[in-house]
Amino acid sequence: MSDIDIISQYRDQFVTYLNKRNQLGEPKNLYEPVKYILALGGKRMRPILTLMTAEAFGGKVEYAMDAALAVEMFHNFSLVHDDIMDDAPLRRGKTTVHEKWDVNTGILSGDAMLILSYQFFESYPTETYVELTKLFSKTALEVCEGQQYDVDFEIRDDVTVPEYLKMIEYKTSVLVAAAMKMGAIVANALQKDADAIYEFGRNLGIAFQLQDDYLDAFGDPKTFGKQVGGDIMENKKTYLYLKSLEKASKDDQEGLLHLYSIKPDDSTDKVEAVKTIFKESGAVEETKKAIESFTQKAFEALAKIELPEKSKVLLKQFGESLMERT
Ligand code: DMA
Ligand code: MG
Ligand code: MG
Ligand code: MG
Repeated sequence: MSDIDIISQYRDQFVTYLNKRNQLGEPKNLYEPVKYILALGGKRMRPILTLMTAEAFGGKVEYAMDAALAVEMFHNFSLVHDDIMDDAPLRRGKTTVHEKWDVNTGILSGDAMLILSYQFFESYPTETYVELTKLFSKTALEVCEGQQYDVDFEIRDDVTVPEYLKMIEYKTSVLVAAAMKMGAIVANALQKDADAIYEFGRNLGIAFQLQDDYLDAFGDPKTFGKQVGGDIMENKKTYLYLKSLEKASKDDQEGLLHLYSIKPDDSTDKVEAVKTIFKESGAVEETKKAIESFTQKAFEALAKIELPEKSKVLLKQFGESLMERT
């Protein structure tokens, strides 16, 4: 069986379990959006990482399922709230929750998912429960802080690269890292190994968000599932933007600052003008280099962990498949 077949088995097992557990009761307006967003799919990257990590450390996939579900539920909560914050019309190729229902429904069903995510830990023995809950709380607060940086940066024009990297580490990569550490925790891995896998996930998560930002501008609208150009419309301070300000001609730098000082909702002209500057400044190459560099850091971290060679190959393969998205 190829590595890709094995990875899709994790996904299939997870989705079967999710569908079994995704039978929520009344009130309809709270739970329909939860079922809706969970059923839309997505890559299921975070729960797969939990399951793969648990198995890599000698645990059972079935036993790790509730931890994986907690991670996926939390991720979907953060997406529903994120789409409100980012004024996003599309998610996974479908209408976002707040557009399909309304903002109140988006906030409340998101809250419900956050609470539900914690409840999945209740199936574990007390010691594991406490450890998972502590890690999750720390992660949840960091995601919240990262998301706050993200909106704060929209109206700042002096954001630095280290600030940007911290922002994406918090809003995105800590959850990827925690997803993996949770797999290690339920498999009773040694503390040092759980920390080591966290470091792999942290770097992979940073590479992943750098790529997410790249695709937001340059992804194929037919397959992207989100509105291409949304970050530019919202004046998001991405690596593409920061590197353009550093490397573009004086005229283009001024042009970019001007374009980012306005906030038209549906101006494709703005998106195209900004993308041209991103391309001509060399920022696209810089972003690709940064993605590559964090991916390599992740793989170096993985190589140092004491794990069966087969598990390392599989995790690396999965990491690579995530970075191959166009
Ligand atoms: C998302 O960053 C971060 C969280 C915590 C959901 P983003 O807005 O770039 O994500 P997306 O591109 O999926 O909307
Ligand atoms: Mg968003
Ligand atoms: Mg966002
Ligand atoms: Mg994005």
